[in-house]
Amino acid sequence: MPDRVIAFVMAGGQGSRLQPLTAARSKPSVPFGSRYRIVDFVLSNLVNSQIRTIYLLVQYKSQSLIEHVRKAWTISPLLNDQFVTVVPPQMRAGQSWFQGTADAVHQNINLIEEHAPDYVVVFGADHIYRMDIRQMLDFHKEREADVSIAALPVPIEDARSFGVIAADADGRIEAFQEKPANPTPLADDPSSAYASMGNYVFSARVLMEALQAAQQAGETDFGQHVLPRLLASGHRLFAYDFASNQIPGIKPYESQVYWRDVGNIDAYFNTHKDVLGAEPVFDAFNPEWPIYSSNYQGPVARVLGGQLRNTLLGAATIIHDNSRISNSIIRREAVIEEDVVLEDCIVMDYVRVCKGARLRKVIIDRHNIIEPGTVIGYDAEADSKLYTVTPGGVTVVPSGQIG
Ligand code: ADQ
Repeated sequence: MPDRVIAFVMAGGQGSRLQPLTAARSKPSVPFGSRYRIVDFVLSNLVNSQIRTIYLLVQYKSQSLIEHVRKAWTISPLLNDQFVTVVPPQMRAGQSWFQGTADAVHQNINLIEEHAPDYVVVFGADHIYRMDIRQMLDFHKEREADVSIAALPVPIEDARSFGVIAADADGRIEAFQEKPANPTPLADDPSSAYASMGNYVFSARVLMEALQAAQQAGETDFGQHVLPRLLASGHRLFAYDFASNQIPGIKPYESQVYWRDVGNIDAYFNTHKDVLGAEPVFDAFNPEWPIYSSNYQGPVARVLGGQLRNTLLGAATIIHDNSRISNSIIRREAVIEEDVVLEDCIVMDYVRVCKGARLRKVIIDRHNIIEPGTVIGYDAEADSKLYTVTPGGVTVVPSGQIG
């Protein structure tokens, strides 16, 4: 009998540092690249890894995510153990919404009992990466681990926002600190710390016991409570080194260990540079490890004229004549009228940029009309009276109400 694996994807995060993109949607539902949502990356990784019993735990402003999953993630109506099911908080285990990641899984412990899996995969939904999760499961089994935590080095100055791990040469975790004020650097590289990616493989029995214990102790979070407690009680926790993960079809120019936490607008904007260029650091096109998204049935983009450089165009977008567009991503059903200049812009779905507008380093959220002659991105002080302008100089036009 092959091992039975089920997955919980934690998709309830608020993403407050991504405001205003998260004003009306959760972070996993934020659009990314030419046609994706952030959640599509973890879901594609699971499906490509043959893990197809997937519960997506949602909470904060979940309508947009629920719609997306309904349209994009029906795996097969014929195979009833292969699905992505959205699980909203139902107050199964008390009077409150999900209080934290561990509480969210605990409130759905009945699903683990129902499937009686050998292993439970608990992954975040906030990151852009490719990962073959079967390799992490193999690592977990070889080590006879109770819990495996995917990990990679991050710059020491960023480490305060992560769980920081100390592990021996075999990966056995010796110390774990959630978001430490003074992160311990790696022994052989003082400029980095070994960070948890927030992706866990649990042996099912250990997880169930740990969740019951956490619930009794009033503890709610994996990173803050459950993992440190398992470590303290002598369980076998291992760090799975993400650098060892191998994905088929990766091109020579891509980064082998690409993982980005698009935590704030500047990180989100900069991560988009990685999907542009002749040799993108993260190439969305990989038939051996596809990233799936909505099955949008509209036509291809239509370019009537103008100059386009290093730009991605979404389906059913129209570029009218005489515009100049560079280093930009334009998603589906956008209309770019005549004489528009776009430099380093992310134009989301259902946006019309009217004649003569000039935009630089601007993110335009969905459903917007940019009026004729509008200029954004050349005067941060003026722009900040109307829009969010980030420390990195990116202006965000929030989602509009049209269409
Ligand atoms: P954070 O990302 O700060 O740290 P958290 O805010 O708990 O932790 O989010 C983890 C995941 O769970 C995200 O995908 C989020 O969307 C989701 N989530 C949060 N609250 C939820 C809830 N109530 N219900 C459902 N889903 C919820 C975590 C780990 C760190 C690790 C980083 C890596 O705690 O140890 O280093 O992830 O980014």
